[in-house]
Amino acid sequence: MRLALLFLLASSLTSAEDDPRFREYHDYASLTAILSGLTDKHPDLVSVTPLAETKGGRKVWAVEVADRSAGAPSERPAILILGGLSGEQPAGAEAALAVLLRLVESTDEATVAARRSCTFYFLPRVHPDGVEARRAGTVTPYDDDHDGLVDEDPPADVDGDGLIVAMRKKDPAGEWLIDSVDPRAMRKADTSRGERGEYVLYASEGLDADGDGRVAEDDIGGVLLDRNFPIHWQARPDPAGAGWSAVCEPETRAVAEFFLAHRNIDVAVHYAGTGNVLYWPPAWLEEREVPGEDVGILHRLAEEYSKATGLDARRVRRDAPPIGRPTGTWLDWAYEGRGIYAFEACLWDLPEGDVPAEAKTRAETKDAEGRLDDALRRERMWLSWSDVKLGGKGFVPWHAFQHPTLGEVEVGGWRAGAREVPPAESLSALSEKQLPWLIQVAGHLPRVELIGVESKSLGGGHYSVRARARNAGYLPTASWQARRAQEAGPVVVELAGEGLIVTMGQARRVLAPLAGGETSDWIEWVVKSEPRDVLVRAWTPRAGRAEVRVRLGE
Ligand SMILES: [Ca+2]
Ligand SMILES: [Ca+2]
Ligand SMILES: [Ca+2]
Repeated sequence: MRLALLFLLASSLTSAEDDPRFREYHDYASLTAILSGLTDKHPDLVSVTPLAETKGGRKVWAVEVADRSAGAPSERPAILILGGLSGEQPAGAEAALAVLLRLVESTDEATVAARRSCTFYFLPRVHPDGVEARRAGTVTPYDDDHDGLVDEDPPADVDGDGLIVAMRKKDPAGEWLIDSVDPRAMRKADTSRGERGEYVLYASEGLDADGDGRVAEDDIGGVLLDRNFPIHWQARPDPAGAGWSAVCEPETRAVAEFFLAHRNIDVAVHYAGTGNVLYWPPAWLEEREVPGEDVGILHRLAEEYSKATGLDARRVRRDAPPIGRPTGTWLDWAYEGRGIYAFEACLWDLPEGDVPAEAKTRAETKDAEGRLDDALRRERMWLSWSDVKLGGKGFVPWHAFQHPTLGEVEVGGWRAGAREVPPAESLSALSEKQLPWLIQVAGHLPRVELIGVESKSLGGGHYSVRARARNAGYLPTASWQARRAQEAGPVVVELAGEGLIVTMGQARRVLAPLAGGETSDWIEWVVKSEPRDVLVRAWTPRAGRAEVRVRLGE
């Protein structure tokens, strides 16, 4: 008996983690089947709509999760979860799907309550063409190198082994040297110490099909969705990928329009690629330009994320050129453009714990002057990890090849996805700690309430009614940035009733946004009416609605 109970307990504790759906990559057809199965099984909780059709003929699905028995989903505060903006890092799309499944299927009390009090929107795979082909850009013909020709020099499998990796060529003008610790790794020559490079490194195997001296510089297509949003968009950022104009792709246009159409979104999270870090905005404003109100909230949510998931959290990179600040990103569009508290969660990185101690020590070998470049240390660690976890298959050994235009080269290097696509068995662990944080965030959402609603008879068929509006949540009904971007919806308080004549003030009053926990001043009406029930209502796009019935004179 006790054994059976223990077994039952253990299986209920581990069942979600054993669920094969959390341990595999889903192609577009199986994603679509899972979403359709969810709506069949949970018709009062889940609805799925196509947002856009990609150039590859796939739909960008939008999923709404909200217990509709508790009111209209569009009239509740909302959290938006995005996945798979970049197709070559499909783990983010899997995390978004896994979080969606966990949210829908959970019987945990807090999760059930969150499904009633707020609305969750998911765009689980924004770039389905990219995820399917494991490529970053869209297929829209695009001039990556701005030379007037489109897609003219794509990467190519020049040695015919079925893989497209990298190339290196001996050349005294090159910047690269072979690492003395792991000769598969390349390191940049330190010219400040008089070192000279011995190799030119070509990031991709290819032909220089257009004879411009550069190899594989213009792949098929190449618009990066996360450089295509309509804020700080630049036509020619480096690296390329911004697109012909902002929101020129059906996917980005659909996401931008989704934001515009869903004015109840308070918080948005994108499950992105590698990094083991949560980023928060803004990238383009100095933190001192953003009042403490927003900075404090972004920091608090990020700190709670770190506690819940164990991952690091930091502000998004805002380096000066030449490294460049990312342009046209969804994160800036969401925060700066719409005033939504937005986060980018990067869920996977070099699993240093899998690297044997001896290899780790070797990877940390310093040069004669006691220095070690972190990029080189990581490259050595990745190679050891590939040896141990991928049986060495992540990296194609350098091998000599007679290149048709470059002459004698070596072909080799990382296989596509080896460092970007986590092994399927690690997917479950990446998503399991995400939902608890989202439920915690759901508890912080702004919520408009009415308090102190009362009515007095003034005699002669006249009555007074008064009420105060309150934001019962931690987040404001509009962020500082939403107010700055003129995206803050007002807090509206209204008195309504049949045959009511308001003799003092307007029936509908517009108040300024309320900070977390803030209560408005008293709002008073004087009405002429038969003695009857009247309704006091309050609403604001990002904090839901409230309604209180009061009997005139009581
Ligand atoms: Ca070109
Ligand atoms: Ca191209
Ligand atoms: Ca070329």
